[in-house]
Amino acid sequence: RGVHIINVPFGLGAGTPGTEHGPEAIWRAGLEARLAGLGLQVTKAETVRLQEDGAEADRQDGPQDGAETRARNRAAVERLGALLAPRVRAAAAGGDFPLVLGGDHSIATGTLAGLTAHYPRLGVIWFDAHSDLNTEATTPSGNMHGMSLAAALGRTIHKLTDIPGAGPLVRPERVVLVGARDLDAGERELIRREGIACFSMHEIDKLGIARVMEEAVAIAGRDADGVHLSFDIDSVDPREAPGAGTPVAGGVSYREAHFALELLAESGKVTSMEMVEVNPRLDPEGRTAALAAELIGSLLGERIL
Ligand code: DIR
Ligand code: MN
Ligand code: MN
Ligand code: MN
Repeated sequence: RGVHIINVPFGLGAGTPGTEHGPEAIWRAGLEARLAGLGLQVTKAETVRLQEDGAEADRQDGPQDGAETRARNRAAVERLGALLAPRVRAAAAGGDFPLVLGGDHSIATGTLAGLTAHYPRLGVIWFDAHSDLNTEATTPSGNMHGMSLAAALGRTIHKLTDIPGAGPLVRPERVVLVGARDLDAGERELIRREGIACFSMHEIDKLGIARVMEEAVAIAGRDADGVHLSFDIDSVDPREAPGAGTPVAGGVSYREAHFALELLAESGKVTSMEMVEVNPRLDPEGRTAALAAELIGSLLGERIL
């Protein structure tokens, strides 16, 4: 079985520019050799991007767009989602493992629209310091990377099912948050109201990452036809992952991150992955991209012994 990689050099959903350089940095960190070492072939690699000038115009038009909906660069995020979803759907349908390389986390709505078209009962494990459950009404920043999971659940004005060819909305009972430590008031409220499973850093400290991942797989996999791992690199402690635009202290350690993904690999349940928010501009040494490439290796079966 091969890996189908979709590069998404897109950063207009984040407040800090730079995540558009994420995919090239992860490749440069030796991704392909790492996969080859696992006996995995990259059967296809493609890039989904907006027209250069359109993207620039959107960055400048942000405030006006935001004045209307409080979501900055909404038109660009929507266009990107519409381009990405059919590629992800085709990747899933093709039988190889879909691996999406971001880009900021706003791309997840497009990824999930494509995945739910193939797996209508998709479970989602959302590894993140944040929950990305803000709506146009609750966002403190207007940055759409903080809204993509809410969009996948249908809580925002522009939602997953507005993307052409999308499958059904993601169901809150099959969503699991792991690593959260910076939630906004509206996000906490949505988590409570919808009963979304949240293993924050508190639960990870208390239960240990092994038990958390066991429960996460059980919840995301309940009645599911596929399980997607959406991995925001800011879930990892900023000491290990300095190249993230919204770093939050007190994240999962280097080993906890690897161990979590090794356990997911052992479970055999994960059917797709995206790696997002790697910002090479904030990390000239490339440590964050190197970690991202390593973690992808762990999820795809790399073992110590
Ligand atoms: C914050 C930050 N909750 C917001 N979100 C981030 O702007 O909505 N998500 N950074 O990854
Ligand atoms: Mn995120
Ligand atoms: Mn985050
Ligand atoms: Mn915050």
